[in-house]
Amino acid sequence: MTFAPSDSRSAELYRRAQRVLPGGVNSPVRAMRAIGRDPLFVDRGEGAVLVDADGHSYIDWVCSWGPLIHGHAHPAVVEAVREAAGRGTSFGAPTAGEVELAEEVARRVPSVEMVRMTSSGTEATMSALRLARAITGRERVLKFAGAYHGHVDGLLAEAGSGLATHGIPASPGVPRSAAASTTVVAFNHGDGVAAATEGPAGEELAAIIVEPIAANMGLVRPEPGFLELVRERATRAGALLVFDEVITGFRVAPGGAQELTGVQPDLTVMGKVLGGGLPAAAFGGPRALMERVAPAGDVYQAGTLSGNPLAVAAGLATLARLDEAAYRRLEETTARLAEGLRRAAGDRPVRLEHAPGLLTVFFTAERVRDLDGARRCDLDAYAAFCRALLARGVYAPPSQFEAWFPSLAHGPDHVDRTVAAAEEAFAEVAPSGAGG
Ligand code: KE4
Repeated sequence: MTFAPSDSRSAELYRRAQRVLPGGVNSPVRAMRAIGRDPLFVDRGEGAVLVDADGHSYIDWVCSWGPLIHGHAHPAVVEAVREAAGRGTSFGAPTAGEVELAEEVARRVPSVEMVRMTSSGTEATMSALRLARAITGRERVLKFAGAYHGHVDGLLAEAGSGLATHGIPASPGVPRSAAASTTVVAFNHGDGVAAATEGPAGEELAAIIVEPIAANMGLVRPEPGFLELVRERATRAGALLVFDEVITGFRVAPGGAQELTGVQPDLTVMGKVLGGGLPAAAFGGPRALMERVAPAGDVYQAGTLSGNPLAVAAGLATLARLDEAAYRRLEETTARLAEGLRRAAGDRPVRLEHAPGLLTVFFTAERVRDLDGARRCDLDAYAAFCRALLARGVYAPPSQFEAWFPSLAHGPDHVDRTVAAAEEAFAEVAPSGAGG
């Protein structure tokens, strides 16, 4: 492991943290193990910039893994949270803000008439699948290899061998029965979807859950017709189609990927941007489906802090500033960054993928269309590239299988400085013409 100087504040905090937090962190990816170094401990964020515990500044392309579409500590978001906190941090009773946020979501997301809020994306996907099982009376769920929907037991399942296989536990502690009720299919492989949804297999299916633009194996867009095929097969099988838009929601377009692609799911899971950096997520859909959720219906779902007033205030302040001009600017920033990084990579085996507000630098010469393709990337080269960027004040996601999250706080100067750092980092990692 490459360590920060042992007398650094980050190193000292990491030593203490490892005694009281598993791996020294509260979520694995933060530990930076995938890029072979110890984590940075953060002191504060300012717009597009992160400042670590030792006062070093970085242009931040992680932005808390997506929630901070306006960057760190946006004054309007901070003020909204401050004002809400002054009136009380939680009531365990309904508030006007929750109604306003639900109305705003219904206004934006084409397929959503009603939502239920939760405190995390994991809770939201877990609850959406419980609802799908209740509505269909079935148990099996189909997910795609490389998609991440939170650490729900049944969704921590990975593919066995074969085309469309019953999942096996992706983690110790996941019951084999939970994983076995999950079918895992390769993303962008229509034949696998067909095999898993035809005849008796399809009759078992409660839901197909998909990241409509995948961003947990790096950014992998659906190939033309793929989402339409998934939609058609779910309908034909009598299963609900669940779009996990925790990342894409309110980011790739005002109404998320379902607006961008024109494919409408039965249920939608949202998070990240929805809470503007505070813990908030939700699942939603047509009233006819959502009114099965307790207490309107019989499908139990609950949460002490669901619809928390501070998270709702942050979410409302965040969405209020996401107008058409904002989305155009986010798309322009992302495209400019992608073009600059592509230029910096030169003839090296590197592929750039991007969508509005999302980007990935794949260390491979081939186009990545599924998890196997992502796994064929040169993970060591990506790790070295990330370390070299950090040394130059640029904080890229510390995993080849994560996306970069440009924000509205990133301007041309941030992009230009990142591209300049990338030119040096590419040269350090793989001198041009290294081929391979
Ligand atoms: P949370 O439970 O972490 O709020 O959301 C789970 C989740 C659900 N669906 C999608 C598409 C997601 O990307 C996530 C969580 N995203 C990861 C980063 N890819 C969060 C970072 C982390 O785990 O620390």
